[in-house]
Amino acid sequence: MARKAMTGNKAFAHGVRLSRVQVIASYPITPQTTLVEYLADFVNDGDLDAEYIRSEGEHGMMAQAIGAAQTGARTFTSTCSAGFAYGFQGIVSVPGLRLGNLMLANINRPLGAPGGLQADHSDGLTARDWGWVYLYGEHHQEILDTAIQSYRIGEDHRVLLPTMVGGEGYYISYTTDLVDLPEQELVDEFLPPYEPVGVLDADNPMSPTVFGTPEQMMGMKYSIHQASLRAKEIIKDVNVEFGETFGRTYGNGLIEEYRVEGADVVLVTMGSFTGNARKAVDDLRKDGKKVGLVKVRSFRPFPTEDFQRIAEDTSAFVVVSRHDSAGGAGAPVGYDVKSALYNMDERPIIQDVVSGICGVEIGSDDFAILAERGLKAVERGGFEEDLVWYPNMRIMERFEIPPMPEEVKRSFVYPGTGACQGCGMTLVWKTVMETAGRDSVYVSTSGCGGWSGPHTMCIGTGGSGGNLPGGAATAVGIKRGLVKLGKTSTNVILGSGDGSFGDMGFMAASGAAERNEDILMFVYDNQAYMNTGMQRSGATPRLAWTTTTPVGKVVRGKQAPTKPLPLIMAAHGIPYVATASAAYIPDLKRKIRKALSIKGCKYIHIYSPCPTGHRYPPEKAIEVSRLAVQTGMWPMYEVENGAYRITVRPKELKPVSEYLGAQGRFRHLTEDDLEGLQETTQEEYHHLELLEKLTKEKL
Ligand SMILES: Cc1ncc(C[n+]2csc(CCOP(=O)(O)OP(=O)(O)O)c2C)c(N)n1
Ligand code: SF4
Repeated sequence: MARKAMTGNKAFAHGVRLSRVQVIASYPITPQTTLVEYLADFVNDGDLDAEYIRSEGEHGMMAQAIGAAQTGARTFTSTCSAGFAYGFQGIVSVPGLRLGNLMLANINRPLGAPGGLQADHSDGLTARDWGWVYLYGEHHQEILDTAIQSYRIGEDHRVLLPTMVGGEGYYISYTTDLVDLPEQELVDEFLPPYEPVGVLDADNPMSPTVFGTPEQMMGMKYSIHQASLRAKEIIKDVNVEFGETFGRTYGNGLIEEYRVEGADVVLVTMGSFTGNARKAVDDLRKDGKKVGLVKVRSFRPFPTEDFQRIAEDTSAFVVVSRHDSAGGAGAPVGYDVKSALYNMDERPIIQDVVSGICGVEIGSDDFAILAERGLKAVERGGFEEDLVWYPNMRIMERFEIPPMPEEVKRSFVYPGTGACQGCGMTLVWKTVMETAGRDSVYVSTSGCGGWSGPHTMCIGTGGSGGNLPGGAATAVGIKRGLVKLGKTSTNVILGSGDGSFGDMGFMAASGAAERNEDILMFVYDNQAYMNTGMQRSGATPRLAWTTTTPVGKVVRGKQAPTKPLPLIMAAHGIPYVATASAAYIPDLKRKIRKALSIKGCKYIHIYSPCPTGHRYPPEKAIEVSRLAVQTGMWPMYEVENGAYRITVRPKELKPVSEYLGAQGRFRHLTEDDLEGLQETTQEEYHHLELLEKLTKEKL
């Protein structure tokens, strides 16, 4: 057994590798992303023999995971927050399909607005009621061990329910701790290959169904409920067996009790802040205060009987939830504790506490305060309030927006952005805003443009943060609303990254194009998911290094070709499509003006240098972008009413090696690779020239 220092996400990835997962469906979202990046490294280095699906979004990712699991392959997927919500249609279906060979890592992060990136249980708890076995890890070692245990639990034929393992963002995902890596042989002994039941197999055909008569469906629901209850014993057994094999257990598998004996007040926690609560208990015990702790490890199934047992000898529970239930009578973990105890003849007093949400730090001193309050309540015979927020909160509401000062109105686009040095995205956005002017509403999607784009660079024009897949749909809604209110001249402009527009947002974009909605859509194409740390997108060029297409010992860089977004948009027959580049600003301005003069759906696809992701110094950004055009790797053209026209025509195309050689992401290319890329570039350029010739008469 090797002991190594690693982040929580790496520990999780090792757990997945050691479980010999056979199919991985992945999509980036912070703070989950590095987990699937580590897995991409394992696969491309040949350390894990798995099919790795680089999905187009979490909706597809969940469907891919379901499909894979239905074949009987051990399957892994992971996400959090908005990704969890986007995959929800699949998430709620997995338990009903009884796919115990599917595990989902939920690297918890706030869901919805107001959002955030740090720890919060609001995402996973939305899937509380569907039949997932939902286990929470407190620290790195527990995360790794629980990943391995989860397949043993889910694949047990008495359970056959998917497992979700919660490991909090930042506190676990990104911090580093010492972790014991179990030997593969021991894991193989502990976790034998899955023996599937009812799989998709052409030799033995069957059709899994989720539809039937109401009675059949209610019956299926009842089976899920019973299987979930049965899982309690299996979780406990697996915990014991794990201890026998690896020398570590986690309480009784469902909960971990800490100094509960003789305690008047018991704190109840779930997740990473348990360590702080444990310290608070130690500190208070030193002062002779009778305080204990229960860590909920299995949120579903809920350890009802354990709470009833502990309640026999306890005067008060203080239950801390890392999620709230707006307008409810309590908070999510407290609801279950209270339900578990309600029918007891005598039960302890209980306080629900909402704390640590949106990543707010809650330390051992805070837990000590909460426990002391519990002790006082025991003396008094009750809590003053059933539900409290801790720490005390200020109401943050402001419904009157003050008028904008004149001098601010004048400075329409101002200097400075939160983006990296040399970022093409900011240049593109500034050019669009300055050209389109004030009578415009701008929509951006999550990504570098969403975080450091229009709303950080301009004041005095409308704006709307679209979600990642819904950018085009948001723009359409705004346009229709404005039209209905008589504001027909206002431009509605969507600016999106290549990933959000071209992958998960493409359905909405294609819908807008098909209906010829009167909006301008542009993509600043930095050729990857840059904001989440350089993962491949559909637009990433073939063979490029990214963090999910690493250059490994076995597979080197992205294997699929670039998705030709401008050509696909042109195929919709919309009135105007163009390509442009951040290195050719006058040309870009002309194309924006032209697009805005046309009624209907317009699309501009703009090359956007990203020194951080493409790996070159910021001062080279424009030079490299020009090389993209001069080598033919970024042809500049427009398509007006079906007619193609090359708008920047280099006298002679330079060799592609000049462009590729300037970037670290292509450093690994061999002579053969370069030759291949040279050939496809020439072919594609020639194809474009042919299109130009063929469609000339349409002009
Ligand atoms: C449904 C959903 N899944 C995942 C994410 C995480 N996410 C935020 S930004 C981003 C990258 C977007 O890439 P792109 O559109 O190419 O813009 P860039 O970051 O390159 O500017 C991702 C995957 C999200 N916000 N929502
Ligand atoms: S990662 Fe790239 S696209 Fe994002 S802000 Fe930095 S330079 Fe711009």
